[in-house]
Amino acid sequence: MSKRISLTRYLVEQQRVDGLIPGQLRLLLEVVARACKRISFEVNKGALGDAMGSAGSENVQGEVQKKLDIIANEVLIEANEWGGHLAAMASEEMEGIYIVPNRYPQGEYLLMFDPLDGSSNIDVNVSIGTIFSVLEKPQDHPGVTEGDFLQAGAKQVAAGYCIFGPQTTLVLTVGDGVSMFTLDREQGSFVLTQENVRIPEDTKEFSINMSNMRHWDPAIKRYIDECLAGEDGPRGKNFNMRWIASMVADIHRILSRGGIFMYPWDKREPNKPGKLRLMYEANPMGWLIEQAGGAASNGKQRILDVQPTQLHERVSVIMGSKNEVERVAQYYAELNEQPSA
Ligand code: P6P
Repeated sequence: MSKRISLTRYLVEQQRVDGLIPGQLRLLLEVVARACKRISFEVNKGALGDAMGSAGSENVQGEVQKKLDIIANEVLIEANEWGGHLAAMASEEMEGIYIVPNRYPQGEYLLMFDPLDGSSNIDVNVSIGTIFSVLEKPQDHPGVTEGDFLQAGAKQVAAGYCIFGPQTTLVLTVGDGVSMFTLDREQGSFVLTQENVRIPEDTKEFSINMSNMRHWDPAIKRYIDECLAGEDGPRGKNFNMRWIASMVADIHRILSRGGIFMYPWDKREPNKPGKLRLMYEANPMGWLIEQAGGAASNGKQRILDVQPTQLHERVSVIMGSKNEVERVAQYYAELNEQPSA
């Protein structure tokens, strides 16, 4: 087997050979990777650790926090606050931004994360993960505010996730394609296991929570009905369905073999654009999907072009195999049905 290269060497080469990432961004990504490794060890303890079950509190989203949600959030904060590469952080688990304390040097990057996405799956041993997104802090003013985070996803300089499943795998883009790094537990380091990840433009596999069918937009209902009609229907082929209810796991499958992932607006909460969060779920995942040749839409526009107005805002999500995402967007246009704003 050819000698595998470590995440560290890969990032040094991206910095030195390709000049793609500045030193401070390389440092940031290595720190995030080490934090993900630490979270993986906590997750893998399962019932042998004391981190299972609910923390008895709710996060800013009003969702019950698992103990591991809080642990993962603390691991990411503690790992990143002292290195001098960040100005501030934002997390699904924190209402406001976390400004790097004055006792540490302030850096030029902003880090956002969902520290443990899919955490409702922890107690049933289903894959979960950490999602992260990196922006540059605007340099036109001193200090850092929440408003500095409100940048469209197209402004990201790095994005990725770490999936804690049968393997622990870090998936990363810095704008030059998507690479995957598997945790070698014997060495305790991430090693490159796949480069230039590509998503097929067509698929036979859709991913959506079917229990919400009666609440969907007509455009989504039309798309799924046609998939269910199979080879005798307008699509002329049979489809399969997967729904893990862990975005990291569903997106990892799509990056690995194609498919379309949808969590669209529905009329259960018509004033909310969707369930998933724009800044630290849809934007990082959308950039990864695009960098792998897929597409990411909210039904009416490219997700990465959505201009955020709130740190924790939600968005309708349709992403994956390019031709399928474009078909759904076409159905929205044709039915003149725009997802709720
Ligand atoms: P539902 C997990 O709670 C999450 O935020 C995503 O990871 C996942 O795709 C979605 O919610 C699952 O939602 O409504 O099917 O439980």
